[in-house]
Amino acid sequence: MIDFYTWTTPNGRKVSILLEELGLDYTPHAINITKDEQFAPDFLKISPNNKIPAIFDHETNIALMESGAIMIYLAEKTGRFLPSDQKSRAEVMQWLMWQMGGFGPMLGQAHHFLKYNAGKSAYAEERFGTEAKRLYRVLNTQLEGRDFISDEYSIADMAIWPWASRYEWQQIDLAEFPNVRSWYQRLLQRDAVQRGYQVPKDMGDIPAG
Ligand SMILES: N[C@@H](CCC(=O)N[C@@H](CS)C(=O)NCC(=O)O)C(=O)O
Repeated sequence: MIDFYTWTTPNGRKVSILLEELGLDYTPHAINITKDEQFAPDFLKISPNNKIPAIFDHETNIALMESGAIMIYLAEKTGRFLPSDQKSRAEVMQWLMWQMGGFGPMLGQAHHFLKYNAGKSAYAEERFGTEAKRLYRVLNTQLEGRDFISDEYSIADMAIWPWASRYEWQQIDLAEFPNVRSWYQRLLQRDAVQRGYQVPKDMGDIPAG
């Protein structure tokens, strides 16, 4: 059994979607980051950087933080959603790292300045708004002629999709990125994606793209 510590955010949903896809036995624990529950001493023992998501795997006694590390761990544990041949594996890792280093952190800043603190910094709005569009252009190009980020559905898709689901917060019109929109809607049709989105609690309708 896996204890899964999470909240209703893209980084948490990356892992809940993967857990649902894998059909693993897990117990979600809501860590309400708007109430500073991420600083509770018991949570810090599992996630010393005081951020969700984190897991504790009772089968291996392994505690892990950082969504990318958790996704690789679960994919390797089950032998799924991370190809074993070197070329495909490297490609999936490349896009997972692209999400971890760019599509997540930059869009996170876009949420701060375009949605939560609009009007406070024209510079930051311009910087992160422009960067968001650039990242969507890169993703749109990668998805040209493809159903998934790499040859097959993988942890790279699951890592990127929850961030794309906040396209409205990022002031992104998916009509400008047709390959992203098709891919977004393709994943949205998956039951595991829909279930994973609603962990640790039901947040209502999922953006339709
Ligand atoms: N690089 C980390 C980022 C995790 C992260 O930023 N988590 C946010 C929610 S999406 C959080 O827990 N924030 C609470 C805080 O910063 O105190 C990962 O991918 O797991």
